[in-house]
Amino acid sequence: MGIVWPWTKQPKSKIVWIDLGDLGDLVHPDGPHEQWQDHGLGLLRTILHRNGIQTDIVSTRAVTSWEQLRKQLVGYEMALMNVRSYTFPPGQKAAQIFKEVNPNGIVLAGGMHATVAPDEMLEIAAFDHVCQGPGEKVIVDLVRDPSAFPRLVQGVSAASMAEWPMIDRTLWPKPANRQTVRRFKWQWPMEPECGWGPRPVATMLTSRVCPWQCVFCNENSYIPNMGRKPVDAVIDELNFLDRKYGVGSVVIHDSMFFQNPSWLREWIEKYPSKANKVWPYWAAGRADTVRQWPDLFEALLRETNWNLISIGFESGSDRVLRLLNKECTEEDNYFAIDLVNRIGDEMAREGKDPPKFWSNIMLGIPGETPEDAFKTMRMIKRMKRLFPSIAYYAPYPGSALGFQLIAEGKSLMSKDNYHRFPDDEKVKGVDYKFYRDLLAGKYDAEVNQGLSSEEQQRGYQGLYAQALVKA
Ligand code: B12
Ligand code: SF4
Repeated sequence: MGIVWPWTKQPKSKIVWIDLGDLGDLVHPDGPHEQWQDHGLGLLRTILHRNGIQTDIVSTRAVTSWEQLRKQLVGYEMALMNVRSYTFPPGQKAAQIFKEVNPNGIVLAGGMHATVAPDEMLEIAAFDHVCQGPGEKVIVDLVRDPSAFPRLVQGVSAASMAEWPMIDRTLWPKPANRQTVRRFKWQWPMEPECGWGPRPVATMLTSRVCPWQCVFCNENSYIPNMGRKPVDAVIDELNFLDRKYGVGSVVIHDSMFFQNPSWLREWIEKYPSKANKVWPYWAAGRADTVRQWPDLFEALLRETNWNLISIGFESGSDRVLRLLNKECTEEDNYFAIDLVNRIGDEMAREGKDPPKFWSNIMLGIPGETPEDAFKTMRMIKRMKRLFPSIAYYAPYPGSALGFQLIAEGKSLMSKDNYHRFPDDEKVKGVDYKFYRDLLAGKYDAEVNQGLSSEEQQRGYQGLYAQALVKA
């Protein structure tokens, strides 16, 4: 039986924003992460609405078939979408359907894939205009008069995130049905609980770009640098959300939260005293800077309730870390691990909730040997409290290594399937069977060499293999 989504019964506007993701992600989600909302969409719709341009919202995540989406798109004159590499396949399909039902309609697409792979976007006739780069300073003029712009539009960034308006979160898509709301106790427009902290969850961005140059990511080569959101503005937004909807915990979505020590010092000074509550939060750092600024790091853990620390350790082998241009060493990684283990033990003894790692690990990196992978697994077992987030290396366009492997014809990620699942096979010549066996514990004798008996026991009952599927 077809389902009618309440917010699409009667189009209010002639412009529709198509939220992208896998079909059904908001109807019968596997887990909470695919329900997370898109800040690019939220920001740009907020800017449009503030400038008097109303838009409706539909979502590929809120339907279970393209036919359902087709019905929702009838009658619109313009469609907008934020296309990332992993949403390029649903993005192009949605654009094609939009053009089939609205032959005179116009599709404007921007986002990370438009930024790093504009040629692939321009190949799709259904995209009338493709915006490369940030959209905040161009979106209003572009929507008002697309004909004044070339097909490939150069986006314009705000100088600082201080200029971004607070996102109107009610412009995000709603949960698709009551079962999802009940199952995840989802208090929309806040985000559902994902196991990281109490609901309702506030996702926030305080910085836009990470300045490092890891070859699998190096986002500062394609995202222009911009000023960080002022500490006061972050706290004001959290307090506003708390008054309006309630906040249980916070997820700071920044690629790199632990940068810019003067901002962090101000955060330590103000967050505990000015926030309505010192909500626990998830945020990301790097092992080398933890080693560089250990006191600052410890103060953040103890005084600001940073209790889920995402660190891109990636590998436990110096050889691989150099291949990745990670600029972190095995020693840096072990320093950060031992520090968090020590602080966690102390806090547990004090009766406090000890901080945990959200530990990002890559396996299947071209050039990695079995001994490198054993060292990585050994490093993971050193962590006392962690959520392992393990993925096979993926050659995304935009990154230096991604572009290189795509050019060499070694990438298995294709335009029709930018594999987003951590356990998909992504590079030719990588022995994925070895990695599956490794995560299933078949090489534990090698991995456990030199580990204490307690460390050897960590990760049993398939924890690491499950981490690969859920990462
Ligand atoms: C938060 C985040 C997440 C969150 C939430 C995602 C979500 N729902 O938005 C989580 C943790 C779930 C996540 C997961 C993943 N992510 Co992520 N994520 C980010 C991060 C850090 C911030 C995204 C963000 O909100 N940016 C801020 C907003 C304002 O920017 P924006 O969306 O790009 O929008 C701007 C422009 O693109 C443009 N724009 C956007 N749309 C439009 C439309 C029009 C018409 C116009 C004119 C302009 C325009 O204007 C906006 C304002 O400037 C980015 C890195 C980054 N710094 O951006 C990575 C990033 C987007 N993720 C990435 C990846 C690879 C992933 C994963 C595949 C990782 C993995 N292996 O599991 C998964 C896939 C998730 C899935 N759904 O399957 C890559 C994408 C690479 C690419 N080439 O597309 C990035 C760039 C990180 C990186 N450097 O590698 N991610
Ligand atoms: S992997 Fe992490 S540290 Fe490296 S460039 Fe990307 S966000 Fe920065």
